[in-house]
Amino acid sequence: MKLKQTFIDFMLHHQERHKRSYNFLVLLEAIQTAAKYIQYLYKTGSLKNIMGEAGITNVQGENVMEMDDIANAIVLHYLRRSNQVICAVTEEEAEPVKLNEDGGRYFIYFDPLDGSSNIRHNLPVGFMFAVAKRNLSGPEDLHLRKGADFRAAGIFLIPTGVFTIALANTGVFRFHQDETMTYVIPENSERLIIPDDPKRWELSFNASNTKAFSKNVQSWIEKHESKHSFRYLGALAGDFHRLLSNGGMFMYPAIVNHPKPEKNRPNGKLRLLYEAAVTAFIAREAGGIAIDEEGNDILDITPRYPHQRTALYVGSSPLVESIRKQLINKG
Ligand code: AHM
Ligand code: MG
Repeated sequence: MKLKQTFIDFMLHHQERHKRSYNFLVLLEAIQTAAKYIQYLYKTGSLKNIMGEAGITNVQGENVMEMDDIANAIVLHYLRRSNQVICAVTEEEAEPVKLNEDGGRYFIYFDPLDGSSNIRHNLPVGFMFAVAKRNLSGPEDLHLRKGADFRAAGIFLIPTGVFTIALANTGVFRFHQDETMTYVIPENSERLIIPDDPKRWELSFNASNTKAFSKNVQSWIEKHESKHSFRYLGALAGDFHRLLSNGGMFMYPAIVNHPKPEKNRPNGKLRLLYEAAVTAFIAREAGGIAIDEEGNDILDITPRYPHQRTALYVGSSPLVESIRKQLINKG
């Protein structure tokens, strides 16, 4: 009988090959346990009546769904129990959460249930996270790390049961849940690289916002939209998951021309630390790239505050570079 390699087995050998401690393994074990539990609740959530609103708004003024809250509590519980995390930033808490200030070696930045508008429809959502390391050779000032300093970033697609992880300078790997809910790697599966065949590339953005984008972005869309298929799930985790397999570009540009100026979002919608930088890090390890509205590499932006927003253009390098040119030249 041929048994498939589990995620934990894969990571164990990775750590040993690189002569690294097992602390990272303990952390990832906690993260995958949380993901499985969230998935279990999500699948049967409608029967338990937990797929509606929680009746509160978060620090960003958005309605919190009950599942957002539950998923957040689950992740924080397992992170705390792991004893590996000095401090966590989660979409659902206004301030960073200190977990194991003495022994924790890692920072973790996460969105426990990305794509909240999909929850009430039982459609795919994602648990997105990034891991950075504390300063081990001197005092730690707890500053927020830029994407270029991440050690790993990953996305659990829920309830699909697929887990994608990028490891620094190592690549991107995809695991699927088997019958026992264990994440295993399919046989002969290789490091994931974004395909370079333009015929496969797809564009992904909320088209209802197009007229509110800058004129620059609108003219780029006019030039390119007929060359590619268009896909939009409404959950970055899912849209980016698809992009990794097919190539193309996901974008959430700045909203600058909204007919109701109070609805403009000059800094975009997505959060830098646990959404944009997670996709940027994974994209880099898969041969892609990610930039903001000014054409800066997302990975080079050090967050000034935990819930900082940014515009995002992520995907196949030729497409992202072509829109970068347009953004920089201002037309
Ligand atoms: P969330 O973290 O509250 O779920 O918001 C982030 C989500 C992304 O997953 C998705 O790409 C985007 O918001 C969709 O926004 P819109 O509904 O404006 O298209
Ligand atoms: Mg989100």
